[in-house]
Amino acid sequence: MSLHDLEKTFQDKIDKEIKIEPKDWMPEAYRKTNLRQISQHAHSEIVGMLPEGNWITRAPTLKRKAILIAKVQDEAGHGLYLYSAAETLGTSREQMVEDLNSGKAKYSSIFNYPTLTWADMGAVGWLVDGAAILNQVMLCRTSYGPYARAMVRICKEESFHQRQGFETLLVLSKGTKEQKAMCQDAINRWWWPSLMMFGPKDSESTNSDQSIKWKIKRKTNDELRQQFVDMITEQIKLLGMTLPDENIRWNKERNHYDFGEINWDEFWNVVKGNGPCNKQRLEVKNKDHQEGLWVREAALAYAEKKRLRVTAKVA
Ligand code: BYC
Repeated sequence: MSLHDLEKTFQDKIDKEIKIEPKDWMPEAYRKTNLRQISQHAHSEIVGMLPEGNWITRAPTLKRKAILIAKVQDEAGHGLYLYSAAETLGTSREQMVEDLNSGKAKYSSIFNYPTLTWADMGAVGWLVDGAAILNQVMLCRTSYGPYARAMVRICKEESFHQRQGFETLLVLSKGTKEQKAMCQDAINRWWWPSLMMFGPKDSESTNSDQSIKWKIKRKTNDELRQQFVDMITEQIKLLGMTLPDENIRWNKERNHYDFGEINWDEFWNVVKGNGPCNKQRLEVKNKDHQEGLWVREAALAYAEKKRLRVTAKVA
């Protein structure tokens, strides 16, 4: 088959909603785009453990601590499913981790902001997981089979994460004057960075057009961002809090909420490695990787011992 025919058959499959599987023929650019997005996504889950892990030792009650540990552990699991999905595209987990630790690979801008108070655990759950889930529900129908299947499982856990974040803020919003202020402050600090999670506006998004044609993405960055604004502007009424944007108002013609302009200089600055915590996140990841070396070596030695025992038995 000529390259042209292969490409046509591939696009026909996508148009008919048939999943692309690891051993199927695919254009090199499709493989690369998926690898880029899935590995960035995996890194986000893993780096995303750090801002929340920061509060495990300081959670206000035993129950809150148990919930937070479980949530952070879930994020580790998500990272692992996603690294496995990315490996089906012909790279190794070692390579992906090396790219993360060297600063070559990207991860979501959101995890370069600090978690300053307990209310941030609520805001991260409600806003950050809330933004992630809108994106991820769409990705359950992405065209690459291993990515889509990983997302189905991840989404089930993320929807619980979002509810626990909202409940954490709900309790604070009904608390003392100080707790209410802490809740509002966390919302104020996490709102704009959460909007940035959806990526640059469509006119600046270099990958969107092709990714939509290949059904890797089903909605554009701006469509998902608008869906998020509409959802949160309604939910915040239950908290009795406000969003830090005086331009939010219902637009009857569009049937959506209008909202203010995102600070795109801040966004690109964080993406390029100059956000409040970029340096700190990479330092911690590199230190952890170094300190975990003996665990990886022990696991490999154990696997080798087991393999030799099986080989000896067979012989
Ligand atoms: N941060 O052409 P565009 C979680 C980059 S974690 C950094 O629109 P695309 C959780 C983009 O990579 C879940 N970089 O790109 C965990 C591209 O650069 P390259 C996180 C960003 O790929 C713990 C360039 O900008 N979710 O749930 O079509 C606790 C141009 O952008 C960002 C995911 O990772 C950003 N925000 O669309 C709590 C979802 N935005 O690669 C919660 C998976 C854009 O060409 N990823 N860039 O050098 C995606 O869906 C897509 O990659 C994006 C961007 C929507 C993010």
